[in-house]
Amino acid sequence: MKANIAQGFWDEKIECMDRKSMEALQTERLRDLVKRVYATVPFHQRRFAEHGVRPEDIKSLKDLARLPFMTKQDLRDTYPFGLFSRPMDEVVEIHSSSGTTGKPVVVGYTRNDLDLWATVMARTLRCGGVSEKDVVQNAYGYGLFTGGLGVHYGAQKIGASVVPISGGNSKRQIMIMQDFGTDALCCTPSYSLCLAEVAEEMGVDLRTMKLRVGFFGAEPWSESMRAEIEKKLGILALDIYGLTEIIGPGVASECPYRKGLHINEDHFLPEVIDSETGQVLPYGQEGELVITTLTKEAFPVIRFRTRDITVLDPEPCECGRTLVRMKRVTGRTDDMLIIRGVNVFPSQIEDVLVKIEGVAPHYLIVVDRKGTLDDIEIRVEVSEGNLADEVKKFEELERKIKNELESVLGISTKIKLVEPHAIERSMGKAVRVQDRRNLKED
Ligand code: DLL
Repeated sequence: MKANIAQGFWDEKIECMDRKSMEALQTERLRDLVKRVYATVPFHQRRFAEHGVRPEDIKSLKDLARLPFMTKQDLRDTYPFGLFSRPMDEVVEIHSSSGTTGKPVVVGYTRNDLDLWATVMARTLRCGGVSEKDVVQNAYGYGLFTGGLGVHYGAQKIGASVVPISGGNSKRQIMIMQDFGTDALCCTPSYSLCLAEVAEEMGVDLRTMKLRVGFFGAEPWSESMRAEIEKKLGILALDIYGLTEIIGPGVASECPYRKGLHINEDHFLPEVIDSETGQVLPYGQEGELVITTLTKEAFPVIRFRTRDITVLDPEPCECGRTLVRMKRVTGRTDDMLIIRGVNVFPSQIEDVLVKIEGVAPHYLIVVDRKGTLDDIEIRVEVSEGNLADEVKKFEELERKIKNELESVLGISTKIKLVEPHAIERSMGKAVRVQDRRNLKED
């Protein structure tokens, strides 16, 4: 960690509000929300009726559990604008997330929604000490993806100087970082490592630059990957979380204490459920995160199932924030690989790999089915300085990776070491898994 990041709040009153006042605020907003969506969206009228619940039945936060869940499928079924709660003449921006199959998810924002987005992103960036004096290099993709514009609005709200460079063109990113004196970098964690690699090739030492903080999210990453990023870039690396269906980035973010992500729960009401039974779980238990947007106008959602796995913690943080915290997302209920009956999260594999000397944090997990047996091959790049010609050394390295993975995952894997840069780099979310088994449709 380079600098001592100044503590700061964007909305201190809200971010440090006592639980009772927060719950009162949430209750009031929830009651208003159910009335609004019931009055304007036929989908919700139908769903409420199917579940035998009326807007006036929702009196307290406990009543939330009476409402039906929403899933990505509901969004696809109502493609493109079927869940919009405001007429199109009030919708000033539309985003969409690409689906791997079927229709994409489409979301809309009114002017107030954009202002809300800017506010929650200002809170996010302020969590890492960003002020109007800073240059924010925004290497999240601009366009239909919410990363680019979300960060952009937040940085501008703070009054920082935002550089809307978007993803890609890595050499130019490094040059700009140097010449503009970038203070904060925003991109996916995997792209930050790609930038570190390019800087190294250019003979540039990122650690000597002004850069002091990074806001990384949009894909799962591990503690060890954080250590790697902090070492290579010489910065404080913070985790930021969000999803298109809720607003984009801005749902939750870490402060420098890094003991969980503070959820902006005055706008995004979180629950954790057992993904099998749908039962709400108490604080402290791991399950699927479900979110209700309390204040969004154009595209409100009720009890949206994120498929992301986390744990909620209501204890106040050392930073002074009282907003409920979520543990970093380590996987999704639907990206979990089941290999020969064993649950495997790509993040577990990453965790093992980044700790091993001699390999770079670039890998691809290829899952296939030979006959009836699942086969998992992990392609890992050897690190640049490790181009020894001794076959024996590589065999040893392969064996080491295999053994360590086996002890963590409980299954045996095939390891294939590949040359530096052999694994395709991504400017956005890294593609870590190739599942060739065709076990599921998205
Ligand atoms: O990825 C929004 C975003 C942009 C978040 C920039 C943070 C920074 P989607 O493309 O809709 O939206 O993807 C959302 O990505 O359900 C998680 O599975 C995953 N995800 C997002 N942030 C994190 C994170 C954006 N910090 C999906 N850690 C979510 C782990 C994350 N997974």
